[in-house]
Amino acid sequence: MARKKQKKTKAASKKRSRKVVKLAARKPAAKKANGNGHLPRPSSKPFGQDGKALTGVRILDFTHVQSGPTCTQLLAWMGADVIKVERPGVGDITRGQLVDVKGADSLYFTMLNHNKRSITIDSKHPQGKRVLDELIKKCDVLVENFAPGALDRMGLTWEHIHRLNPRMIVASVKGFGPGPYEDCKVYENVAQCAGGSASTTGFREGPPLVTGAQIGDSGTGLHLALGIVCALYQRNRTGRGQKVLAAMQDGVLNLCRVKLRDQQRLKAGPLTEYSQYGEGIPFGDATPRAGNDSGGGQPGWILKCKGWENDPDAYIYFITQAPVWQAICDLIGEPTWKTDPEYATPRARLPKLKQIFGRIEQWTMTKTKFEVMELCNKVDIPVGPILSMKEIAEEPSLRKTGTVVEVDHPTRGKYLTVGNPIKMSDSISEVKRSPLLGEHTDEILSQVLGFKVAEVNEIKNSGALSAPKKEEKAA
Ligand code: CAO
Repeated sequence: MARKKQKKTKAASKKRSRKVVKLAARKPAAKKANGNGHLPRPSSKPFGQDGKALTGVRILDFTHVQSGPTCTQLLAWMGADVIKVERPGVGDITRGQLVDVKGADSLYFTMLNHNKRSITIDSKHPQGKRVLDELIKKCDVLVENFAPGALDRMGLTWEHIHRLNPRMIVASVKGFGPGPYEDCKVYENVAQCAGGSASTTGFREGPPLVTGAQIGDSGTGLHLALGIVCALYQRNRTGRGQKVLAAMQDGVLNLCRVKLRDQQRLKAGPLTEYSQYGEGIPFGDATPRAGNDSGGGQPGWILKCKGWENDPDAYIYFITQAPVWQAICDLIGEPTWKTDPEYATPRARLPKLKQIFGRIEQWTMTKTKFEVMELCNKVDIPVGPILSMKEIAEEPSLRKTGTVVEVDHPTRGKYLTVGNPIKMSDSISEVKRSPLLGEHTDEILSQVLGFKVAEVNEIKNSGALSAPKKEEKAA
């Protein structure tokens, strides 16, 4: 009896697999239908004007400060509908931090929360929980960067979320991954220090340094965004959501991987491309700080340019790349260095890098950083002018590409922001102003969640969406 059943099942599965083959066989016909052989039709729209990449993806955004908001802003630029849940009356704490225009949301907030909608919900109020449960059912991804355990304390455990919506992806930024520090609260510079950036940044003779680039916060937000998009892609196959974690320490370390490379190279001897080697200073047992040395195998340094006495940014990064050594010698007026065995090879130059950069600097100091850039680029010498934020803000080419964008805001007026740095040939990526606190509460309750007017009023009257009155607060 059992064998008969087995036989039947085998036959059925054979039939099924035959069906699959049949379907696959039909594919070329479908391809033909696009009228372009085996290729999809190219877009008929101008560059970047053919729909949004993440249209149809809805994000329940529980993020605050910088790391999480960076992630959800990126997804919003790409077209996801990002619903930012904020605490009634207060909102994201950055709305009121580093305020430059009284009564308006700070640039800290506006520059990290473009293209989002804002709803205020007290997530610990029973009616607030009801609204959140409904939102969970209607969203694809929940993104949060609360302190460890805070989401669970709100009752939004993975089990609860998955019971309501098995397709939901739950994405988190935390300071540390599982381990001894997993319960710690973490800010940008903590991550820079714990991820290996600070110990390898700065000058050897000085203390560790943090960098201006927000690699802990924004860097981890970017990592999380990639994790989310990958989880969405995998969900197409499995139908299931999953947890995505980007720990700030891990994100920083990922960006510092060349320094872990050097840590291991130390076993094989001194790091010859570090200027410390040329200066005859012995290496310790950990990757040292390397000042402005280049991170790759080509020696580089920051050199003064004309006007450096008064302009703190009149400098240029100069790389003495081996293939263009001859051009460098001609440019700085040292043609004999091309053939002189003391200078002609990278190995011969290593112990003399300080002196060589000193000589190049004598030349760069006679020119502005832009003149150096022009002269060097003509002969393929890689150099980088040290651009101030003022120069970047005023650079017309960055405005043209939408990397620097002017945005209008109802309470603060016009301001500059950094637009989407990722350009795609089909996808539209526009930058819209950040939302006011709770600006879209009504629209989300009625349009996204389908609550009737009476229900909306009931929820509102419960106090779940508004700041507690002063006397309640005091009590
Ligand atoms: N309704 C009701 N309560 C809310 C709420 C809402 N809408 N939104 C937040 N809260 C509550 C949380 O539930 C939490 O309460 P409990 O502690 O009682 O559970 C409380 O607000 C504070 O949340 P928090 O601990 O996340 O915030 P914090 O200011 O104390 O800490 C930070 C901030 C960034 C250090 C912490 O969130 C953190 O470590 N996050 C992970 C790492 C990270 O992203 N760091 C980068 C920050 S950018 O530099």
